[in-house]
Amino acid sequence: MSEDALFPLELVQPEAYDAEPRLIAPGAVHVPGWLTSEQQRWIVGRFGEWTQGPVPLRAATLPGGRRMSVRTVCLGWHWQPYKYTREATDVNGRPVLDFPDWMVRLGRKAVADAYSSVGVVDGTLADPAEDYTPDAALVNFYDDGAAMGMHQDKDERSTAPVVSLSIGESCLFRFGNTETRTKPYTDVELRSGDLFVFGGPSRFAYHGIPKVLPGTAPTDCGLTHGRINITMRVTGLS
Ligand code: MD3
Ligand code: FE
Repeated sequence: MSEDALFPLELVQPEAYDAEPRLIAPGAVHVPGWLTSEQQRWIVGRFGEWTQGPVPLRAATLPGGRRMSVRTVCLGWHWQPYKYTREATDVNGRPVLDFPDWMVRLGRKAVADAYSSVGVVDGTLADPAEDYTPDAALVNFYDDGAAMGMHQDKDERSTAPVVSLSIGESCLFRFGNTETRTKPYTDVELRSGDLFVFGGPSRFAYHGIPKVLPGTAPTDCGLTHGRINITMRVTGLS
């Protein structure tokens, strides 16, 4: 047998096996490889700027006193358990960074691309004629051992979709149901460059990140270790 008959193709291009946009649940669309590596590197550059302040990357403290293992910097509105504020009153009292216009445009393209890719046409936006206009982003950084427990995102006063972008190491994403934080789940591996949009009936589903897969960051994504996740939201606040 020639040696190349044994060549492990899946190690060269694993995404080729699962590269199609996929409806995971009603309103929940996974678009693998949506960001180019150049876009990923550019966003990693912006992340470096956001973490310079005025509010540093911080692990939020939950009401019981436990600290999250994920560290977050926010844009537009500062999130703290469990509310949005304009100043980081749980960190250093400083004002949150502006929500950038480029991210509004990216969010609109994300929702349009995700829903058109799987033929979703229903009312996942409050008013489909109205543009998606996110006004807050939580930018999460996962380093070694960081994880996020099953939770719902319900501090927003809007039912508009959440847009999620992943850069860096792959992770296991657990998408649950709206009723309980337990089964049934759908587990999905999220990789660098992936887009996920959660709207309609999926908007208030429980979800979490059981683990990040160390050493899986692509060499060209701009991060050598760890994982960045950006979630854009419409707060419904003013
Ligand atoms: C489904 N972040 O910031 S992104 C979060 O990878 C959060 O950092 C995870 O959960 C992360 O709140 C998961 C996927 C995600 C984000 C928000 C959602 C899924 C969602 C809101 C509603 C439903
Ligand atoms: Fe969440």
